[in-house]
Amino acid sequence: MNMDSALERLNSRDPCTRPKSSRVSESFKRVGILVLAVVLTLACLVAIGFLVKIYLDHHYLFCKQPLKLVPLKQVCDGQLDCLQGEDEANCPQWVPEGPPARARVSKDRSILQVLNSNTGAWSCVCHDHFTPALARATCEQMGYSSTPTFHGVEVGAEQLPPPYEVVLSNGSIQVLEPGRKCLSGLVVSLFCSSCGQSGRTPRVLGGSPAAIETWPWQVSLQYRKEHICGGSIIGPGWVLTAAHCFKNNPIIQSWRVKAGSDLLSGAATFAVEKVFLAEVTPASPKDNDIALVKLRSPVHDTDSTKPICLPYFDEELVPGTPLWVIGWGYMEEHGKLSERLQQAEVQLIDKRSCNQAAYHGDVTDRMLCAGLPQGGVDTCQGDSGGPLLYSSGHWQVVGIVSWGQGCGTPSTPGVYTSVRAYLDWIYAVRRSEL
Ligand code: 4AZ
Repeated sequence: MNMDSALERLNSRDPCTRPKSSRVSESFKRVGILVLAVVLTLACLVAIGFLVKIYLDHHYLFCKQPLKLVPLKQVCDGQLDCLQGEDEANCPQWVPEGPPARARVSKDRSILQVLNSNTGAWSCVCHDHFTPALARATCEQMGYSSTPTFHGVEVGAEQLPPPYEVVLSNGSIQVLEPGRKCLSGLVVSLFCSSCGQSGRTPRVLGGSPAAIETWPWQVSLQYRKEHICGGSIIGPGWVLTAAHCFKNNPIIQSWRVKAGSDLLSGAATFAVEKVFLAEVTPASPKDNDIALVKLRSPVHDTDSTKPICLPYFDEELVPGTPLWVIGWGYMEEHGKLSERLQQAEVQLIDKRSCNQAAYHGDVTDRMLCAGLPQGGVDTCQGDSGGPLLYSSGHWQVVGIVSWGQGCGTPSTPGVYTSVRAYLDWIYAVRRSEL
């Protein structure tokens, strides 16, 4: 056979005359590559879109009108950037300190005192005609909505002025001038809520892992799933914490409260409805470091979730009083968060020596110092907002972890917001939400 004509025939061979199976597999390959390319491109686009969304969510708020991105720094800064006000809605709100509550309870057997607004004098209340309705109205004065309990107790003759009678007027308590004699001579001892009951007694000195049943009021406040601060349940839908936790994290919907677990990861979460601060922008971030978080749904009492008591208005603790601190904060100054709740025993340190030794007058009358003289046991970053605890049969939150120089260094103890100094503010906020 002639070679040229054979090549010619080979070259001119119609592709359609190639075997069918190879044609099918080739077009399969081509379609396959095309599909793979499209899928990969789409996956890349989705991944990029996802990353862009994460970036934008972390740095901007989306304004619908005008259509724009507002940097998070401008969110909740008091200036409207969105026409519909999205950037200033759902922000922590400021509640100034109003007039004091007209009722208070004493460390002396939880004896009720009421304010006579005419004379400005505080007095005990006669037990004779005190009713559950009066008890409820009195506790509402202090922002409590739960069913109170009360009983009569004897007081010494030195407890002057003599007990007053209170009556209900338009749903709130009214103090009567002493007219009727208090025949029983008994005064009202009032408990507005059951609180401060721990299932276990802490025993270990120095930092050690803690069980939530020992500290069932302890919660973790998380912003976008990240632990930022500790906090304490003080009522079914209320958490007490520090104001500085909200400084760079102002969007209420991004907060969750984790309760009922000593582990940071596993626990029930509660959405936040409102956040209240005692001051918009305090002169110093150390001042008025207190916040109240109102939850969207109440935390019910269980072995691992219970409220802590607020301190009595007249209970001033003496330096050296043993106190406890708890939290998931750093285990050392530049360390990392602890997955397991930690507990430690500290002591109240007198303000003067605290200021003299370390803080040059920055520790005000509305703050407390606590630690150990030799250092080593202290709160640290991530413990902020958590409680400084005192036990007198029941547990009370006497302080809120606020600030300090370093962690655990001798002569620079932890500084805490004094809860007792903010009782009227707490009462006013909770009363406003009854
Ligand atoms: C903080 O950064 C912090 N040692 C909390 C408590 C203390 C220091 C710092 C006290 O949140």
